Amino acid sequence: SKARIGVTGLAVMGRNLARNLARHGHPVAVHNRTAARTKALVEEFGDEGTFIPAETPEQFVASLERPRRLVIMVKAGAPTDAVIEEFAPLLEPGDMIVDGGNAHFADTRRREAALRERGLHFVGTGISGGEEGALHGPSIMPGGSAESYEALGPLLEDIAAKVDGTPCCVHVGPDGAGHFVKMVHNGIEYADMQLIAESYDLLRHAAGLSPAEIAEVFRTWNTGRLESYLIEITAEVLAHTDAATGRPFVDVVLDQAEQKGTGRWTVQTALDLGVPVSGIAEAVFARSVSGHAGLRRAARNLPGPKNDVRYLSGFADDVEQALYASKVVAYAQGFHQIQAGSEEYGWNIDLGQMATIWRGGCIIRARFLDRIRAAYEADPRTPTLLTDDHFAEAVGAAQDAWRRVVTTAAQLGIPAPGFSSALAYYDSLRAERLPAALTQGQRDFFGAHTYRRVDRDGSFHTLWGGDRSEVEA
Ligand code: NBP
Repeated sequence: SKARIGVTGLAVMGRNLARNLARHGHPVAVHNRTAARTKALVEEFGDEGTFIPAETPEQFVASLERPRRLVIMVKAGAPTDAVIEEFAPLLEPGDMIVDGGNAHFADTRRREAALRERGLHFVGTGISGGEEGALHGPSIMPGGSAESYEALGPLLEDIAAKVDGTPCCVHVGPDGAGHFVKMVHNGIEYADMQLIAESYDLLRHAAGLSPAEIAEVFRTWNTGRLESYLIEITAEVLAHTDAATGRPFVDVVLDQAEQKGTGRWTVQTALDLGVPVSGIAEAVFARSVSGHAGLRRAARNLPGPKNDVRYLSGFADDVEQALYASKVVAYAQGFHQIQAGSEEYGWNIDLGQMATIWRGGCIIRARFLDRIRAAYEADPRTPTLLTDDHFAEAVGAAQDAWRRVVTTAAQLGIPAPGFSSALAYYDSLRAERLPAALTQGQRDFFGAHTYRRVDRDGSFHTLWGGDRSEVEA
């Protein structure tokens, strides 16, 4: 008998995805460039379900029922193109290639168009949740044609995480939509992690709490509106003691954050789309700053404020509110970016559905996402989550504490780029007038770039070098 689906690329992600499929009763063909991985998978986990191992691409393709569903789980970039070129000539019209790697959505758009010409469906699919998610139920964000989703959707929904019985998998939209949404998901993840890191830093250095005490604070927060996977693991990490030294684990880890690039892609794409995702950008830059060891060494003795560490009563509660409000801003910005991408590329993405499929399986899974889903259900066209009734009220109520936290951070010289940029974004949106009017005046002065007026239509230019009269441009 034939396999319902096949997975090629059996490193941690592909291997666990194949096992997840097999465990759900779907006969799965497995293949890897280096055959040893295929053999190891079948030897170690062969009793979990029906695996059909293949040594060659030809065997692999021949073992799939039609239309063929072929999942690629290899290193993103050139390896993906190499694997597509290896398999596409062996496929027939109507067959589907699913790329579950972390591809850039522009690559996915290119590949989809090229394969469509050859009569094949190409389904760029975001998969989140790491190796554990791949095995036990990830959040799955498939792009590609609606037709391909009819054949793939039931299988993907079957192996996805479930929340309240709803699978964390939905057809996101055509061509690169799935990978775009996965990219923004990762960008939001960066922002969320940065805000949590700032919360820790403030509790430690403004309130003077120990890592173990801060772990307890996070555990308490995890029973409230901040309940999420990231808060939960933060408590675990903070409570951990280094076996070799007996010191808190966070004190023995080098403070230079690394990144694989999806956060950077999110910001680069946001710049192209003209969407202000300042929270995500600050998170990417914060990792970048941390990694500049030489720069930091050179600047270590720059003067700071003359304040001592002191305990501030009620400070932990203030930080909780700052974290919540800043998190709402980060998600509002991320969803704005998805909305802008959807419009730019004609994807027609249902924003509420994105919040729904992120509730389980992925790294940013959180109670909070139910609120975002509800906000888009109430008004699918809301320009920003910040104006949703629930979020407007919650952020409004948190703002005094949020401002105190940003002030405290500035006074004590503790960097809080995430908190402060989120607050600046909130205040920018609220502002009746922005100093952009002055910026326009400067641009008109030095470059005759013209400006518009508040009281009349048209473009105008002031003769700055002459009698300063105004002319219509
Ligand atoms: P890796 O990203 O480490 O890739 C290793 C796999 O790619 C191996 O199966 C390797 O085959 C294969 N491969 C390479 Br490299 N070059 C190839 C080529 N030219 N032809 C054929 N096969 C080639 O694996 P991973 O960590 O399992 O991730 C797989 C994908 O999933 C990536 O795109 C990743 O970004 C994405 N992803 C990963 C995570 C995660 O938590 N790790 C989460 C979400 C998404 P070999 O065995 O013969 O060397």
